[in-house]
Amino acid sequence: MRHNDLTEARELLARARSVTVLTGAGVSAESGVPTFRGSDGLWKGSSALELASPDGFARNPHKVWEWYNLRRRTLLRVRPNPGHLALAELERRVPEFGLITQNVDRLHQAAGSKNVVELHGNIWEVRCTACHAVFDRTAVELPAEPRCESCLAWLRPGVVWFGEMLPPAALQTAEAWTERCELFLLIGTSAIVWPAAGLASIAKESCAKVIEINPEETPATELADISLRGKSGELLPRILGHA
Ligand code: BJW
Ligand code: ZN
Repeated sequence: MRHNDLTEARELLARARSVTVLTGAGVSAESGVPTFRGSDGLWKGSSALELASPDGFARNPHKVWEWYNLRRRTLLRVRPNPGHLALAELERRVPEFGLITQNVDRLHQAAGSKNVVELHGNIWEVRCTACHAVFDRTAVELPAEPRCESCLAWLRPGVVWFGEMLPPAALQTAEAWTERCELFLLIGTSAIVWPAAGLASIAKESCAKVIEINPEETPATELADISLRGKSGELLPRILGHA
């Protein structure tokens, strides 16, 4: 079964007692945060490995920090959109609810979501490349060359780059939530970055219904029971019964 059935999605959601959600950059697009891939994507003009890998950082930390500082500045100006708010409301309605996000922007938490797992870290924390101390630098303007205050080595963004392990506890929780849910929502992700991309298959193997929300088809579309083509900021409020 694979169709664009808003009514059935609404019914599944109204009945479900255990829901797990996986979100990607698309869920923040309507807040004005660019997604990664596509012609206008975040790494247009540079390769993903230059900006989001340990080798890229080792080669040119100035360039990587310039990109992250620009993104941090953009995030200071944006607010959660109706999609984020709908997911926070869903959490209040459903007895067992978990939100797994690949996003580093903390907009789910700003919208009021509580049970959130950040698979790829977050952009507000920074970590020392030498002594590994972690510092919360939420909403702080960082220098062009951020250095550790105890050992003066380079700081790096507290995110997960290509080739790096995901935080083990976060991944374990994400997998456990995915295995136990009756309904799995896959929202605003191109579903090509692993291991997040594998979660929809785990949900399916555990007999959950899978609903995808995305304006475009993705590699996960074929395993979705329902695939809703459109923007999450418009569709999520509708499947919750608003408008
Ligand atoms: C809308 C919308 C609207 C638009 N409403 N929707 C197995 C097989 C093959 C490769 C691998 C594998 N296992 C591991 C790998 C390697 C690699 C990987 O997956 N590579 C693939 C790309 C091939 N994975 C890793 O390296 C991971 N580490 C790991 O697995 O460690 C163990 C290991 C290491 C080495 C070898 C083997 C094992 C780490 C991945 C870290 C990803 N990091 C980034 C950067 C984070 C920091 C930062 O923000 O700067 O995470 S990359 C980037 O992609 C970011 C995102 O979280 C992630 C996913 O992107 P997302 O969110 O899906 O965004 P987009 O832009 O791709 O898509 C947006 C979607 O929204 C689109 O579909 C639009 O249509 C849609 N949209 N508007 C709803 N309004
Ligand atoms: Zn240090």
